[in-house]
Amino acid sequence: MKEFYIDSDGIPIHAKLDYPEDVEKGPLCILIPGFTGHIEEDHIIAAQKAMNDVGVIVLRAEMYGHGGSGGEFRNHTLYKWITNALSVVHYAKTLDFVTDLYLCGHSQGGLLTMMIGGMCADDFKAILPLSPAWMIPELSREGTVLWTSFDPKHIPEKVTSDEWELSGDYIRVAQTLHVEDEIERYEGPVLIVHGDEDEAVPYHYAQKALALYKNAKLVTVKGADHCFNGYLDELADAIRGFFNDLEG
Ligand code: FER
Repeated sequence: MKEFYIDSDGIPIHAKLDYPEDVEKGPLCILIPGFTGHIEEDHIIAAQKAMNDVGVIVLRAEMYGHGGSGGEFRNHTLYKWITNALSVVHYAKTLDFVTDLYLCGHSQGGLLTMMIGGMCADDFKAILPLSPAWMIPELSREGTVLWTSFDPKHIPEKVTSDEWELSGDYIRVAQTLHVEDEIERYEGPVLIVHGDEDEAVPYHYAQKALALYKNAKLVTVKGADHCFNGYLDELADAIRGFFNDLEG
């Protein structure tokens, strides 16, 4: 494992690189956690290990205001995350040991995966949005994020819950994003993995995304919640199976 920072227009992006055994050159997958998440979460580690098992090098990276990266949580926006993810993609493309590139993210990182997938469609052999929270822009236009309501036409200075505080800019930015456009622009293979008891991102959004992508597979993890608690083996099996099918 190598731990380091990638510069993103002055913001240090905390990252870790994990290699499969006896692999020095090969495919690499960028892996991004979700809202309030970090790269040591159990489901992120499970995804990383599953990829390493099938010979894929993994670059875990934390976006603005999360984990060990720069910026305050309350000031993070999806524009900042998009800028950070583009920096990580540029960095990965400079690595001479990388053959094919993949992108995977959980929840808000899954939304980011869908956005960047469309924006950099030529760069990825496949993308893997896990429990993707791709309804955040739509809900922001309607006036809710994570069970917190506001007037979408008169955005407050801040939005708060018991656990976090966000600047109104998070909402302003989210309202401008149209994930469907980026779904349409990505024509490569897509793996969506989603628990049918997800309490944060309702399962039907996974079915909707499956129908919109040209080449997507949905693995439904029966009984699993948003972070696949108690179902990490099923998550890992879905990821290993997807990479094995791509190679085969
Ligand atoms: C929301 C629903 C789900 C939301 C975020 C999430 C910010 C989940 C995010 C994550 O786990 O990454 O309305 O608003």
